[in-house]
Amino acid sequence: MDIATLRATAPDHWNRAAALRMLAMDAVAAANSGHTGMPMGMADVATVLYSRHLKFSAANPDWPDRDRFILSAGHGSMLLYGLLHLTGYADMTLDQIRNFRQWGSITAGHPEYGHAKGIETTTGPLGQGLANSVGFAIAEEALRARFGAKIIEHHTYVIAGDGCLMEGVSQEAIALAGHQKLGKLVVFWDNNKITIDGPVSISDSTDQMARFAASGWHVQAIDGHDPEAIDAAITAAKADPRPSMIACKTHIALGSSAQDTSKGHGALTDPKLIADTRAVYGWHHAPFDIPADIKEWWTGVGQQGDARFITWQDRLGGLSDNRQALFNRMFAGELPKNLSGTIRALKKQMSDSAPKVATRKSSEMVLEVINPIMPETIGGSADLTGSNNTLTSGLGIFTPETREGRYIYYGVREHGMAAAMNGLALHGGVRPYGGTFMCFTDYARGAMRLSALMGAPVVYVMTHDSIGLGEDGPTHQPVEHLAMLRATPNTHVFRPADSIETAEAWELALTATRTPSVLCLSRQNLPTLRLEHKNANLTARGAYVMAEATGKRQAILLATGSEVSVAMAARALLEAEGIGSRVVSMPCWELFEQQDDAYRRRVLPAGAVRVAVEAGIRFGWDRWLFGERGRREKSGFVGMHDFGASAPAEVLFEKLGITAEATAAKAKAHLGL
Ligand SMILES: Cc1ncc(C[n+]2csc(CCOP(=O)(O)OP(=O)(O)O)c2C)c(N)n1
Repeated sequence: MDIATLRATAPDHWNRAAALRMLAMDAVAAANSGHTGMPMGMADVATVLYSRHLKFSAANPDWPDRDRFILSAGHGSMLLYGLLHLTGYADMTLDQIRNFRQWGSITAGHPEYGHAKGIETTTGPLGQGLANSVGFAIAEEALRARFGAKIIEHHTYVIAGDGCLMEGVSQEAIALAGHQKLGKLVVFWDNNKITIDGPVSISDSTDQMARFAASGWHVQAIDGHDPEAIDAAITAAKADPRPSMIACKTHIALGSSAQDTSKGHGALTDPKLIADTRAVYGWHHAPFDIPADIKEWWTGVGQQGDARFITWQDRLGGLSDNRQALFNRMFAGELPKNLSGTIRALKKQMSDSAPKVATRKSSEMVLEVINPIMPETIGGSADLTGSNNTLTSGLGIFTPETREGRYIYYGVREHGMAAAMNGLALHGGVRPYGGTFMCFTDYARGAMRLSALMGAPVVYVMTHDSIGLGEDGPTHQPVEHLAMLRATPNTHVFRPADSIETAEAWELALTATRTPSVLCLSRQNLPTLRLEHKNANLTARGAYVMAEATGKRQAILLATGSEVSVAMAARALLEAEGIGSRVVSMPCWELFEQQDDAYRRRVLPAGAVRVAVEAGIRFGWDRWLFGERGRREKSGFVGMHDFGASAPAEVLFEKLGITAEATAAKAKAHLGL
């Protein structure tokens, strides 16, 4: 449908959508940066979606049963800001729009999550939003199964562009959504055939409709500028039990001289182009000036859900007190009161029985007590359930037929799993955890970085955390991964030394509300080191004295995870020679960094030589060896210097020199002995 026909046949719709288009043009021009073309192309879809279908109330942005709208093509963020402003979200003022992309404004270039109400998630890295939406839709199904359709029944809508569909993660997401028959997921594909380098045809000739259909989706193709076609397609999508993809044929930068070109993708700032487009639109208003009748109509759209919100509250109030309290606790992200008592009891049992198990097994033992008291947990694995030890008894499997199941077989889709877990966490009401081999954090990394950036409290259960996995060899042995994870801001990296530290790490991971956690767990069995029960969560300090020197302290051995046992054995060798040695277990560097100076000084005092032991690369360790009162010439590192090899674990530790003997020898060398 061309502009003249639209203006003639649907003048009101045209003007309402034009308001979105003009806000995008004016804001991008004022910022001299941003993306004008996508909002201009998708304004019709957005107008019909928000006014005729989306269940929301601008005054109640946290309504748990609202429909979710995800802008996967996040570069078109001005489309969303325009919608939020026009529909009356309190914090999205016109001033914020005028300050698009400026320091201190809530209108960031790519808003991700948490900058402003009404932003469920939008993604800078293309494809993530689409993959997040799978988690949103799973959360909706899971919560509907728990609380009933009177309390939870909503849709997840996504706008995805050509770029989102080209990204590999889209395939993982589409396949998972189709397999799980996530019928309340509706994706609009902004089929404008343009990316940055030129027409899509220079790099892609996929039949996207066929791809979605092959994965079990309901597919439709429409003119993305025709309001009635858009409306009818959304109605049909909602009626179909499969997830739906609506291919919306649109024109990028509609009505401008940059229409249908890659120039139209970016910032349109040329005053003549903007003036000419205003004329084509019949928009005779100053920049940022929205006529009162149009603003009023949009404000009404933002209020359409108000009454439904009130009746929803009544229905929630109709639940028993216990059910209401559970619902509210789950959506507040609060832990059940008995969690720490439960963890304490397990720790006591573990220090009494001193199991010699892998920390991946310890993690399962912890989950066996957590999952029954936290109905909000949703576990899973990327096809390594038996290795990651993530499935506990009675959890049940999440399938199209059994939505109450709390365990997801994500398939061999690490990136899709991580992105879906972000969606689960951001939806609210559920707490996702998922496992794979730690070296495959590389595959999940795009989404793991966004967990950190968005503050999504996802728990990554990363097992097989070093050469200790043995014969699977160097492709499977993480070497640089700890350093990479520790380098990521707002990520807690836990590498527990035994069962007790594993229990403490799980408690801390679940306590975090805006920080993801990575649990780095061993494949090989480890002895219980904490034989004396302590109620306090020692891992919460990040590092602590595991064993004190007898007599004068001459050496401090620092270690994490499986190498704490190595350090303990090295300490025994040194102590046998009269060299007083302390072992410091450092299960979480990030938490140790947050401790005050006095505590850090108690754990790492000046004077003694320091040797760090970790079956990973040295990168990062110098902070603890040279810093914190340490000295370069009095410190050493025992760990990995290259990739691993295929052999039994004990042989690898021996051959690669990560042993008690090597650790003790390094300490002695630095003591000049
Ligand atoms: C993972 C990732 N790679 C590259 C980019 C840079 N980028 C932003 S938009 C874009 C082109 C997207 O084309 P399309 O989805 O068709 O958007 P449209 O041109 O319709 O606005 C690219 C390559 C990105 N944001 N994320």
